[in-house]
Amino acid sequence: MGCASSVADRSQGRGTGLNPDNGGAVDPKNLKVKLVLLGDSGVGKSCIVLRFVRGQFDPTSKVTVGASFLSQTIALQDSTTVKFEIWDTAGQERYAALAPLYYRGSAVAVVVYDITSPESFAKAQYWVKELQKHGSPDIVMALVGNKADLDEKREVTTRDGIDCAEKNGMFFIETSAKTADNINQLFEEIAKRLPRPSAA
Ligand SMILES: Nc1nc2c(ncn2[C@@H]2O[C@H](COP(=O)(O)OP(=O)(O)OP(=O)(O)O)[C@@H](O)[C@H]2O)c(=O)[nH]1
Ligand SMILES: [Mg+2]
Repeated sequence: MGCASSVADRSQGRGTGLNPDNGGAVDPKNLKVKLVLLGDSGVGKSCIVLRFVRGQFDPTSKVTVGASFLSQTIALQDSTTVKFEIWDTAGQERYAALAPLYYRGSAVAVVVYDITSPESFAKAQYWVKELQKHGSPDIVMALVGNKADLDEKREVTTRDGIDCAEKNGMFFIETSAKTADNINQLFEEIAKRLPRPSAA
């Protein structure tokens, strides 16, 4: 599946959504970032968050209503800590109008699709365009192909995911919330890509 979109000019600077509520005095060793998950209903956004925050998988996960909030802190090798304040949005179409409330002011957007669903890949590309039009200019964006454990049912190739991500200046990874494959790596790679404020 093709993926045509241009790379927005993403200047490296203090991203909106990075340590937003401490009066602008950003502590470079203890980052706090607002992260939003976007994507079609059923792709596994809530399961990715549950796996990352609680180390669990829920095969009977219910659709999200509106949005839900969770936070998790990770430590990087250079002793920096990153606290992710995660807004897990509802993918059902009826909630689409709420999404800007969550992605505006986010430092990070994680756009998720299901590798067994070309429709969800098309929807992911819609969200990427939305973010390019209306998100922070220096937002860090990740494209995530989830349900990688269902490789026998795969309908979106890894190459398609990589191409789409490259065209849009995004980080790409395939994950499985079910097996936990690449879930921690997703958040660690995002943390490494955050614009680092220099010490005052
Ligand atoms: N096999 C497999 N199933 C998964 C995976 N992640 C999620 N699921 C299943 O996919 C279904 C939907 O997962 P959710 O996390 O609730 O989906 P969502 O993207 O949050 O959906 P909305 O809240 O409606 O936007 C559930 O039945 C999950 O158990 C995965 O990595 N592998
Ligand atoms: Mg959900």
